[in-house]
Amino acid sequence: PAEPAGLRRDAEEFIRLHHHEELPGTDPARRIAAVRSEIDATGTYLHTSEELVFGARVAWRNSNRCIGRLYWRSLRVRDCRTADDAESVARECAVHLREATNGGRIRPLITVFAPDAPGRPGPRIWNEQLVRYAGYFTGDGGVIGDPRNAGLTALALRLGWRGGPGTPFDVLPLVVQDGEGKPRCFELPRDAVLEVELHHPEDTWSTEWGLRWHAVPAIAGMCLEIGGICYPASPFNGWYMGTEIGARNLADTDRYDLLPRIADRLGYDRSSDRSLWKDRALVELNRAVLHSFDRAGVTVADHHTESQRFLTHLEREESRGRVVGADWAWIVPPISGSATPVFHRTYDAREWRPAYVHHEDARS
Ligand code: HEM
Ligand code: NRG
Repeated sequence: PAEPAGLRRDAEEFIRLHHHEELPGTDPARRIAAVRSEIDATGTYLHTSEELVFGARVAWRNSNRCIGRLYWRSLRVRDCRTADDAESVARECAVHLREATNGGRIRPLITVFAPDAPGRPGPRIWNEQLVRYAGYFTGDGGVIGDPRNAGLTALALRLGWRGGPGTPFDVLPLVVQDGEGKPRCFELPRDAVLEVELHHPEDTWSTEWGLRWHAVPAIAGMCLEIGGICYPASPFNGWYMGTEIGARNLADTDRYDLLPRIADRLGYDRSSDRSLWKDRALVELNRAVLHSFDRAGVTVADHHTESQRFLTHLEREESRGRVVGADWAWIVPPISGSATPVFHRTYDAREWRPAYVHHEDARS
């Protein structure tokens, strides 16, 4: 947490913002004085539920890398600030996933666990997301599963996880650390994790290869920072944009690296980059992702629609007199960038608080 002087300043700035946007015409002075004396007495202060909800929503609004911000006001907030032990955190993460998944009609949701306090760090979730696939080192330098999670997989095994069946899509346990202790593993209940089997609309390769992906992207490895207070465990989710899966997770050479396999199967000429075999394979893989989520009744955005929505968001925010910060390199989709309207302009890169921030990585 911030030093008392910094904390007082950040807290006051946040209280002013909250009053300005949610309680216009009211005087923040009284709340600011109360927060000040609480900080002087305890070294920290407690957000009201209204402040917590507002802070979590505005932190989303301030996420410069996120194209999905049009619906920032609809974020639902689960207040689990009294949960600070690893078991409760793991249990509530499963509840989060069930409520967020909502049978496929995915709802943007955040669960907020105990904050860092002086001499008493809050709990932390070591997984980058609540649902991640294991990556097992094979010994010959290869990996079965998702190479991105190979480090966490090895850590979980060291902590006593017995490992999954060894498929490319084994769901990892949660690795949760209380304030004090060393991290522990908790298997997610099967019914908390919805997955979508991938089927191409016209072809059978993705079915034959058993491709699948999880329905909900729930980032667990970022800290929610509101008014100088850090909530180190505050998993949040929206829904997927198809390209995240079809143009990155399953396609990147350091992830599942499926493009060469798809190209060979479809008879594309891999002897020259100029046959555009990678581009053609990317399109077919992304068609399979969108088709499969639609067929399974699971919310997913396509990059054209989500780009359009983002421009609506910019317009709407600007008409309210607010600056929208954005990071072009993250906003523009990883395929067909120039075919989306977000490509053809520049953005203000300034950063604002409240915010979701990456932890300095404590992974061993
Ligand atoms: C990043 C889409 C909801 C916060 C992103 C990215 C996409 C995206 C495509 C870039 C990811 C990447 O390239 O790896 C969406 C969509 C949503 C949604 C379609 C549907 C509602 C949310 C919600 C929050 C959020 C609910 C927080 C409450 C963020 C943050 C990042 C991000 C903090 C940056 C992550 C990082 O630095 O690794 N989002 N998002 N998003 N989004 Fe969203
Ligand atoms: N690219 C990552 C997920 C990052 C966040 N994306 C979202 N967030 N859609 C992946 O797993 O592919 N969200 O909160 O909806």
